Amino acid sequence: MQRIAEQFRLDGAVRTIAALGEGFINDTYIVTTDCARYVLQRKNRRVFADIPAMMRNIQGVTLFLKEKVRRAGGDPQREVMTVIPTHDRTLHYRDAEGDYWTMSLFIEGSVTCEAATTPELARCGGQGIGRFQRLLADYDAPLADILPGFHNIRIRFGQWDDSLARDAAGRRATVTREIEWIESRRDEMLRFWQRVEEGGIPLRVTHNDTKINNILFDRNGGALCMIDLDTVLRSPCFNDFGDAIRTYANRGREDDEDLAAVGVDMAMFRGFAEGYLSEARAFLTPAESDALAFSVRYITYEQVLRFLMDYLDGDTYYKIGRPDHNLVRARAQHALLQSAERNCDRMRDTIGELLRN
Ligand code: GN1
Ligand code: MG
Repeated sequence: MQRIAEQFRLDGAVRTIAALGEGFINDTYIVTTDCARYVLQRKNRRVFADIPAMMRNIQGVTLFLKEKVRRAGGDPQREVMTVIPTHDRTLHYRDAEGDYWTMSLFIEGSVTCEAATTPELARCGGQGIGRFQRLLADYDAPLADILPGFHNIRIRFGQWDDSLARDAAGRRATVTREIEWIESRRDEMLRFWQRVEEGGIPLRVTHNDTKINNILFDRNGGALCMIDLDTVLRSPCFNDFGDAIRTYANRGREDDEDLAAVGVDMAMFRGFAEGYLSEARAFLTPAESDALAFSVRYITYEQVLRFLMDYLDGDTYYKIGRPDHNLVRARAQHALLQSAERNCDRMRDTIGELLRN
C-alpha cells in the first residue's frame, strides 16, 4: 500500500498507513507523511462503473467550490475537499489488479460524528448541506451521471423486481413480511417521484449521500466540509434533505436491533431543517419546499428497499459486519419509516413555520 500511496503527489515521505472511517462502499485509509496527512481510498469497482468520470465530477465541483469559498474570504483548503493527483497528473491510480485508488488531503482539526448529539449540531449539519447546494446552484458544467437512477424509485423497482425474481441467495421465502413493507407502499412512492418526472421539481447539483458521517465538523461543531463526493449528481434537492434526516434525527442507530429505540426525534429534525433552510430558502421553489417533509419517507423507504434487496442478493453491495446485517438494517430503517409516517404532518408544519419566519 505504501507503493500505491507513493504514486500520488504527496508532500514528504510516507510514514504510516492506517484504516479510517465507517463507509459501506469504499476502503479508506489515512496516510501520514513527514509533512501532512492524506486520505487514500480504494474505490469500489462493483458500485462505480466509471471511476475516472466520477473523479472528473469531483474535481470539477471541488475546484468550483474552492473558488467560491476563496471569493467569500474562507479557507478553500479546509472548507472544500482537495483531490491529490498522481505524479502524472491523473486523478486516480490503477494498480496491477485493476483497482482504482484516489487520494485527498486530510483536513486537520476536523471531526466526524456517527449521530447528532444536540439540535445545535444538527442545525450546523443542515446548514453545511444547504450551503453546499447553494454554492453549487449555478454550477453548469457537465456532470457525468455515474450512478443512473441512484435515487429514482422507478429504477429501484426495476432492480427490486429482478432481485425478487432471481432470489440469488434463496432468502426470499424468509422475508415475506419485509417484502410486503415494500409492496404496500409502491404506489405512493411512485406518485411522489412523478413530481420529478413531470418536471415539477428541478434537478440540481446535490450530494446524494448526506448521512452525518459524510460531513466534517470543526472542533466547535460548526460544519466545515462535505466529504464522500462520489455521489455528486444532478438530482432533486429533497434527496439530500431526506437522506440526512435518516441519521441526524434518528433516535436509534441505522442498524439498531432495538426497534423501540428507533424513531424521528423532532427536536433534531427541527434543528436540521432550520440550518438547511437558512441556506436553501434562497433558491428552493415552493414545489421543492413542499416535497421536503415527504422526502424523509421517500429516502428512508428507498433505504429499506436497498438493504433488503442486498440481503436478497446475498450481500453483494454493502459491507456487512454480520451475516444478517442487511436484514437488521432494513428492519431498523423500516421502524424509522413508520415513525416518519406518524410524524409527517409535524415535519411539514415545522418546515412551514421555519419558512414563514
Ligand atoms: C453508502 O459510502 P457510504 O457508507 O457513505 C451508500 C449510500 C447509503 C449508505 C447507507 C454509493 O454510503 O447510498 O445511503 O451507504 N453509498 C452508495 O448507510 O451506495
Ligand atoms: Mg461515507
